[in-house]
Amino acid sequence: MKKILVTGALGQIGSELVTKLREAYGTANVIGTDIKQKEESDGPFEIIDVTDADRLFTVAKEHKVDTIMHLAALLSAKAEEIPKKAWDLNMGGLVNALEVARELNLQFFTPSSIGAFGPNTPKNNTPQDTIQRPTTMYGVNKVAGELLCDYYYHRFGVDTRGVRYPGLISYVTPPGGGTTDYAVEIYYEAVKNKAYTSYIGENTYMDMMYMPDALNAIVQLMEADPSKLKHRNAFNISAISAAPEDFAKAIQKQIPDFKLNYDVDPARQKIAESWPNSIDSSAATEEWGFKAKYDIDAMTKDMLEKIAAAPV
Ligand code: NAD
Ligand code: AKB
Repeated sequence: MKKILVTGALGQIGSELVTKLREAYGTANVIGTDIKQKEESDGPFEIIDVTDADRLFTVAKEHKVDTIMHLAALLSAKAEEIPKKAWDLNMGGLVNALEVARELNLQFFTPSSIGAFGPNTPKNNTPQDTIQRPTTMYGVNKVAGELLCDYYYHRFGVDTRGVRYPGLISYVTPPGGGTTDYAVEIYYEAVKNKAYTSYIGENTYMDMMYMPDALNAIVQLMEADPSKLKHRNAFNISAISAAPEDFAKAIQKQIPDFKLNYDVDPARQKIAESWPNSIDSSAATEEWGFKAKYDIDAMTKDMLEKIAAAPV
């Protein structure tokens, strides 16, 4: 049986990942951790600031975990506002978590992002192995993180694995300050006001994915036969390539009088334009069987139903 410690467990991904892992491996075998306190207790939880290496090591050792899933980070838009803090958290936290994995011989997962690509990366069907010269602090952190995870595998034999996530869309916990957050906000505003004003401009395509597919990918990759993994870290994975008007069209199939307006935020638009339109997930499919279930219409139907049913 696995025993897993999750950092940043109260965030958009962690809040749902912990539930999924507890269903698969048992509540007592998944230790949620975050810098802030959880409001209600539904299983083991510890406060950990991932920049505190000693605390991370002590909690991992005390709970005798065999896996770390490292999620604590600052996302792209927020990181651009406070780049030095982003460096300290995104790189400092990662190296601390990798060191704990090395010292305690743990399996290791951390997500990279489509933000690891930059303006001179091929824009369409972006290959797994390609030019990576990002122009954001978040992107710099993600590329360095991908390399660091590879390094810990090759140099120390740590079983590091990871994906490059696209923008994730979900209804349990709001996103934490990314460029793709509009693709979550649009659904809440559609249910509340039948209208949304997008800070990302028309015809700006980015990769997206519904949270259930993102969580399945983690479990599938972590359970994959290591002899089949040629890449290990930073697998491109995507489900949907969409611009704001594609979300609007999908929403209008459920809410016909939904209206989309634009009021572009230059800072986030610049980041979005530096990222790919669509990435090629074929290495993940070939090496560990990645396949997304939700397209934009199936995701939209589920998102709108879930948000409408949630207590206000
Ligand atoms: P999030 O912002 O929703 O959550 C991050 C969590 O980390 C928060 O609960 C926060 O309290 C916690 N945290 C902040 N500083 C901390 C510290 N010093 N110590 C411990 N915890 C701290 O982020 P997320 O969307 O869940 O993203 C998780 C990971 O996935 C990140 O590495 C992110 O770059 C990556 N990712 C996310 C997306 C996405 O669309 N959500 C896409 C690509 C990659
Ligand atoms: C962000 O927009 O920063 C994230 C990501 C794609 O990494 N959602």
